[in-house]
Amino acid sequence: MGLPNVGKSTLLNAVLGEDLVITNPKAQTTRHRIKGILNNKNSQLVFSDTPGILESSAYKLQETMMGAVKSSLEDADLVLLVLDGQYPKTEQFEEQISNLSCPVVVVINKADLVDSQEVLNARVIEVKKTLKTKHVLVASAKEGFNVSKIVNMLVELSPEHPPFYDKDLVSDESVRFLVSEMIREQVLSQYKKEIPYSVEVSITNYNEKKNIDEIYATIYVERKSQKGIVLGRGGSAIKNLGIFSRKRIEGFIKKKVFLSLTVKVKKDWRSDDQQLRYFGYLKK
Ligand SMILES: Nc1nc2c(ncn2[C@@H]2O[C@H](COP(=O)(O)OP(=O)(O)OP(=O)(O)O)[C@@H](O)[C@H]2O)c(=O)[nH]1
Ligand SMILES: [Mg+2]
Repeated sequence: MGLPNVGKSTLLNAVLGEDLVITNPKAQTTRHRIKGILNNKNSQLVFSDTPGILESSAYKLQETMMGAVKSSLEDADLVLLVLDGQYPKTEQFEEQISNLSCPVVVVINKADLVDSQEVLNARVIEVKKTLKTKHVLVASAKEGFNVSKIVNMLVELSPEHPPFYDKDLVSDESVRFLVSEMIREQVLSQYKKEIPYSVEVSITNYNEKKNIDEIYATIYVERKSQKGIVLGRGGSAIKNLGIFSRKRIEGFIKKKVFLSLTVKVKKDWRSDDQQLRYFGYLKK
């Protein structure tokens, strides 16, 4: 867990050695609890990537995101708190962490953006003191620095238990869901202002063929004016979105992809229970 944008999803991908979950410089990239499974010879770690913690929710969607954080914490044998090494704010976690009965590992991430080793060392001492844990590591998820150290520490602190999942599984999420996320990741990268936050992606059809996967996806926006922006002049923006999304998906599933995108309006879906249920944010 951690604040938005500190690098939780990047760290999960670094740990797994593949780009399973989506990452982006914009905050509130992750919207669901997404499990990533790391299988080593003598261990299995099941990570829950979670949305960044928000202090207040302007939309019902954000309330469901905070629900995902809460349920992950309730299930956890260990909590991995990620801080941004540039501004490692701990105040709001102090009470929450003192109430946890499981071990807490703190990662001071983005170490590559902090010039001085002394500053980093001082931050480790400070975090150990304020959060009352001795398990504090400095890392860079982006550059892979100390990632294996984090894994070793987590294995060390984990309870013994038979594996929960098959040892060849990297996630329990469906490929359909992961692919819809990858399209949303490209929306985050390519559009500005409110568009990335107003978009949801749903896979309408996924046909697995021998040499190619045919994927039909619908991009939902909240208002008609946003549809025009997503399409772009003469359809140029959505054409680009299609090209980048297809490349991202092909890189993940290691297979050729045919991708067709359609844009639809679902008015104010972020505030609507029925729509949130339809998109899988609320239990049926
Ligand atoms: N320089 C640097 N950038 C990083 C590092 N880790 C993550 N980032 C960048 O920080 C941004 C946010 O990363 P995410 O992994 O999406 O952050 P998150 O905590 O999952 O964010 P939310 O899902 O929005 O809560 C991305 O642009 C990453 O490339 C790091 O160690 N060093
Ligand atoms: Mg994330």
